Parts: sequence; structure tokens; C-alpha cells
Amino acid sequence: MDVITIGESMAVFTPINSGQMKQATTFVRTIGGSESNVAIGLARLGHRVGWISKVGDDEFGKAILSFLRGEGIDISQVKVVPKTFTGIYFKEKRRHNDTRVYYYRRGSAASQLSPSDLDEEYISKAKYLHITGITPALSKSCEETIFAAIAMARYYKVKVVFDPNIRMKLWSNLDVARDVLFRIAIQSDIILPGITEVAFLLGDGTIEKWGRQLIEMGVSLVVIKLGERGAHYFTKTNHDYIQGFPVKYVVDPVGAGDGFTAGLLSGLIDGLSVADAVRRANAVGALVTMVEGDTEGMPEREDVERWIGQQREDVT
Ligand code: KDG
Repeated sequence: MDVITIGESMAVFTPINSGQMKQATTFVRTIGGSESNVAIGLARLGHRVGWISKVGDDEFGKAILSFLRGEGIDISQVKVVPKTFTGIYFKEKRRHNDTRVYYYRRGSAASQLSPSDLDEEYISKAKYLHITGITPALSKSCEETIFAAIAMARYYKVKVVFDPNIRMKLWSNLDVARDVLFRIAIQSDIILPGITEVAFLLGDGTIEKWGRQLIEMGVSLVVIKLGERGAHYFTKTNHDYIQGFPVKYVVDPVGAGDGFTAGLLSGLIDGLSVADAVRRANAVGALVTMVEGDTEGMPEREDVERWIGQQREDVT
């Protein structure tokens, strides 16, 4: 596999109309979950991806499995847990630029992931292990699973890619959140925080200071995301800013960060320079926001190349 990822997927319900959800009567059901979003993004770009998780023995679990199988993702490491449910979440579009999420996932099948669900041989064969800060927030056993997976990856020299993806609704104690996420960050090869996330992890500072600090802690590539304004990247020897692609009308921002991760990893797997990989990441993230749904806007390779070309023509 090029990339293996671990986390929870959910059935996503979005009212067909924007406005207060209490008035909604008709919903569209899709699939979401940061890690499987990244897996879908990578698969659409032509990479080999595996997803480790658990689903309930219910209709949503079946829907998730057939959807991800259909995208070409290896689901051999997903367990169906008897007498357990698959998590769901609702996505309320209050108004343009105001999207809210409501989770119904405590006690779900995926929140019961434990280190014994990890197949060491499977992880050892990947190029990258992708994890997010969502999974350790789901339960103590999920937290233990993430640290066990990181230990396996590091042992086999599989690169650990960490998106902090801080979801305040999932943490009951912010000091615990900071401690857990910080411990993951310093064991990662690549970290992709947004600006508020890096400030949460490291305290007051500047982009330059945070980037350098993470590099000094042993991370080899730090990418600080600025949304449509682009991203800064830091390596031991380099720091650069890569401009983003402005989007005239954001239809749905959820999943853009996952598109960014998929674009970045895709570029690195293809052997692009870090700057070009970040450019691909910016492009995939932007394209995701133009389509309704967490994964529906994940582009195919040809779309990304054509779209980057069009943006260049618009500028010149
Ligand atoms: O990054 C998008 C995810 O946040 C979304 O798909 C749902 O995984 C999800 C979560 O836990 O919020």
C-alpha cells in the first residue's frame, strides 16, 4: 500500500435545504470521516490505500463498506462488530459560510478499536501511515490504538503523517487533548496543522517560530495550512510559502483539509518536490470545497491537472 489510514467513518445526514436544522425534514445521506475521506482522495488520484476501522452490523456499516470498496480502497482490515452501531453525524448548513456538525457516535463500533485490531505485517508494508487527532479523541482504546500503530510504523520505518484535526466537541478536557496530540506530533514524520491548531498545540508564536519548533522536535516536514490562502512548509533546510487557489463560491468546506492531505501525499508518492506537492494539496483542497459532501468533490488526477492549468491561464 502507498498509504494506510485508521479512523472512524460515519453516515452523514445533510438537510436538503440550508437554515436551522430543526426545520429540516428531508436529508441526503452520504459517507464521511476524515481518514476515509483521505483514503478516497488518494484512491481517486490513483494510489493504493488501505483503511483500518470497525463498523456496526447495521445498514450504515454495509453502506460504508460498499462505498469504500467501490472507490478501490482495501477494506480487508475493517471489522464488523456484532450488536454495535455505526456512528452518524448531521451537517447543518445554517447559512453560507456557517456549517455546523452534530455527532451521534459515542459507543460506536469504531470507538471500540483497540491495539489488537492492528495487523503489524499489514502496517509494516505501507509507505505512509496516516492518522488524525480525531481517532484518539473517540475513546481510551482508540488512543491506545493510535499510539500502538505509530510505534509499529516507526519500527518498520513507515512514515507517520499526522493531521491534528482538532474537534473540540470530541474532547472533554483541553489539557488532555493538548497532551495527547502533542505526543503524537513529536512522533510524526509529517504534520499538517491549521493555524489555530498549531497555536493550540504550541502556544503563542508565529508561523516561522512554530514551523522551526516542530522541526527541532524531530518532525521532517511541517505544513501549516492557511485555507484558501495556501500553506507554509518547513523542512530541515527549507521554508517556503505556497500560494493557494482562491475559490469564488465555497459550496461545502468539510473535507477540504482531507483533500489537502490526499494531494500532498499524492505529490510526495509521485516524487514531486515538496513545493509542488503542497501546490497539488492546495488544488485538491480547493476543488473539494466546490462540491457538496465530504468526499464527493475529491478529484481525479486529470481534473487536478486540468484545473491547475486553468488557474495558471487565468493569472497570466
Ligand atoms: O475532515 C472532515 C471530517 O471532519 C468529517 O468527514 C467528519 O471525520 C469527521 C469528524 O470526525 O468530524
